[in-house]
Amino acid sequence: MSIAELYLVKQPLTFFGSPQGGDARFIVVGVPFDSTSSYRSGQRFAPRAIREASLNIEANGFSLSGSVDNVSMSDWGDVAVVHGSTQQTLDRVAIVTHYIASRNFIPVLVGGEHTITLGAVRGLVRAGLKPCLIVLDAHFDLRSDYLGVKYSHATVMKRVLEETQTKIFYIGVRAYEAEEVKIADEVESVDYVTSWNLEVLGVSGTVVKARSALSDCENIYLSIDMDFYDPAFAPGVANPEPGGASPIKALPLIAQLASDERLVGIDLVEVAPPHDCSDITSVLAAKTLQQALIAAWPVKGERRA
Ligand SMILES: [Mn+2]
Repeated sequence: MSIAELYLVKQPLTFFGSPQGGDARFIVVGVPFDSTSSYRSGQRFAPRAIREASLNIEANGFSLSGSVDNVSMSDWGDVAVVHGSTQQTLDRVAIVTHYIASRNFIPVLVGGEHTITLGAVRGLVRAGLKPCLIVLDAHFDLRSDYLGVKYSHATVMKRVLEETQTKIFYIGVRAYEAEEVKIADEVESVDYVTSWNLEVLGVSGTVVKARSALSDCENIYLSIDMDFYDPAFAPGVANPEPGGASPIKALPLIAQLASDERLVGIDLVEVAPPHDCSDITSVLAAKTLQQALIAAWPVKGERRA
């Protein structure tokens, strides 16, 4: 047994009814961590809620040809997070992500809070990959520190930039602290389409802009913060911010981004089921993952080693 397997806890339900363990193109794991949450916590309950929602939406739809039933996917359970210890949790996420990526599978992490992306990026880099990030989020998460904490949901992308000097392309950002937009505007490797510009550019214009900004990237990692959506559609998030995207626009956008053959990982974060209404955020999260996975499968040819 590998160390990674020691950090995985099988769950009674699986995402989209996929096998509980085993080889597959996509390996889905939950990361039920919410210790740095500063407003509406409860993201630790999201993997379970999204698994349940994923089992109760249709496998087929008119938006994309293909069924999630045909996607090669396995649910390895949840990372055994250490509540209260961001560092130990990030270490475990990195070990699990590295294990998945080094076996040439694509990790799909379901948070949990956004901080987990740092662990995923560390794991991918350890596996020899060079992921540039596409981040769908209302926020930049580029603060130097937040409430005296260096590693948190509000600083995660700053830490990613410091550790990897990678490129980050944001879509849907609409609220910021002054120091964050300074970085976003002045650092060459960071670019963004605001939620207002997404309305102007449309889905295809935004995808063109993202592809162009990341044209020289070897690998792409797609990070979806559910607060990217408007709170009208996704009220059950930790930090809701009005003025976001609708599913009718966001789902095809996410599908197009996920169809990039350079894709090496996905995460979906920040659902907070205790603050949800009628499970609509968990259902939308399940639909979002479903569309991303269908679009990314089958990818042209095999993933590059
Ligand atoms: Mn956010």
